Amino acid sequence: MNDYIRAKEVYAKFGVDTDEILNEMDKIHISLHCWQGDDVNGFEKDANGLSGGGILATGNWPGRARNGEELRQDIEKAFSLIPGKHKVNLHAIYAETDGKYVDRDEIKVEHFRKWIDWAKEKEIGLDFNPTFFSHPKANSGYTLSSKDENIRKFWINHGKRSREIANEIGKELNIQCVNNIWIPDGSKDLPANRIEHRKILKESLDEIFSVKYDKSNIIDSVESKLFGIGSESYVVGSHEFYLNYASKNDVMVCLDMGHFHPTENIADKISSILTFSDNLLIHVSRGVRWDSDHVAILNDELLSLAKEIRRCNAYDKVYIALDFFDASINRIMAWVIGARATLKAILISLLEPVQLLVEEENKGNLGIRLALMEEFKTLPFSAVWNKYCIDKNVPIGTSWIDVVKEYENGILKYRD
Ligand code: RNT
Ligand code: ZN
Repeated sequence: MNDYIRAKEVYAKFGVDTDEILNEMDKIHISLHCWQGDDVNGFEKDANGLSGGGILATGNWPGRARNGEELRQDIEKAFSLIPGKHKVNLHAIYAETDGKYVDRDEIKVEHFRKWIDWAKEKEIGLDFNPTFFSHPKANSGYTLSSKDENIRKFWINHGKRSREIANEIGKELNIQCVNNIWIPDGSKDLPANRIEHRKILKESLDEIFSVKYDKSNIIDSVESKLFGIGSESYVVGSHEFYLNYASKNDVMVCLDMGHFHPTENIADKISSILTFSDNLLIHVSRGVRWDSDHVAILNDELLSLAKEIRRCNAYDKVYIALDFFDASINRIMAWVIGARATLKAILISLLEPVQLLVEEENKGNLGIRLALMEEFKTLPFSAVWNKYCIDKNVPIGTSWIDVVKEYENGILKYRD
């Protein structure tokens, strides 16, 4: 606590009130992705660890959640180690259908009843994603952009059902539900005709979005990708495609940190997008070589992302969702590491004395601006972080690790 008082004094010298920033943190609700808990398998069929759609969780750490009960139990454990109140991000494949096979074009809100009741009890929001992968009708590599009318219609219906469900979730919980569309469509080798699939995708999206819902219940987003496994040469839903689609159709763009060229930093894209759009969704992830889904850590990319959101004064416009999956480490650790890193980055960004940087910039003192940026990097943010954890009743420092180990020995070990 003494550390916090000292840190408060240091920040006060730069015009930053740390108590106020801690109140700001209460408005931050990141979305915890349920799919880290079971390697993106879902409950539709026996798990095989393969999505068949350009994404793949590797590793076989014991203790994967096998059903809704286990997954919710694991999420609760993760939440007990993550400061603040956050949302849970669902995918359509996490429907609970009482052992009956319900195909994607037939899912209804009742299949998410357990999730909704649980969220109500925990007083948290839910987000949603239609699942356009891990399905025989996605095997050709094309879903919403398929030239086969039957396949395309099936996926359009799935997209419509998903929005209907997301709308119901938002209405019932009274917390807006983000509904994000990502499709794996693309091809391994060079296509002869790139434009046709893109025109088809546009038409499919138009159809899905033709139903209008109240934005206080559901907000839609579309997520691009650079390449995936099996779609190395061509991805139909590219960044340019969705950027244009979003700006013309009043939906938001989703930027996944792992979906761009390795040297491309998505931080610089935020101000460009927010000049034209009200909102933006971020998928927090970490790209490593060809993989876009490593567990997020407190690296330069994440810090510059958070700082840029803050410098745009846009924490009320940017939705932040986690999106990574690692089956080679304890899955709860993966969640907690990624969520704590993201919240640390956000806190650091809120604590930065931005005003002083802008003042020097406006005076043309660019050397001082750079000097301050460097010095601000080592301000005592960790004392404020610890205070935040204590206030929110979660372990500080490394002590959360033992809690996960205990859970692993007591519960996860008995699952396989
Ligand atoms: C895939 C996208 C997408 C998925 C989730 C499971 O590359 O990032 O967001 O990770 O929908
Ligand atoms: Zn993503």
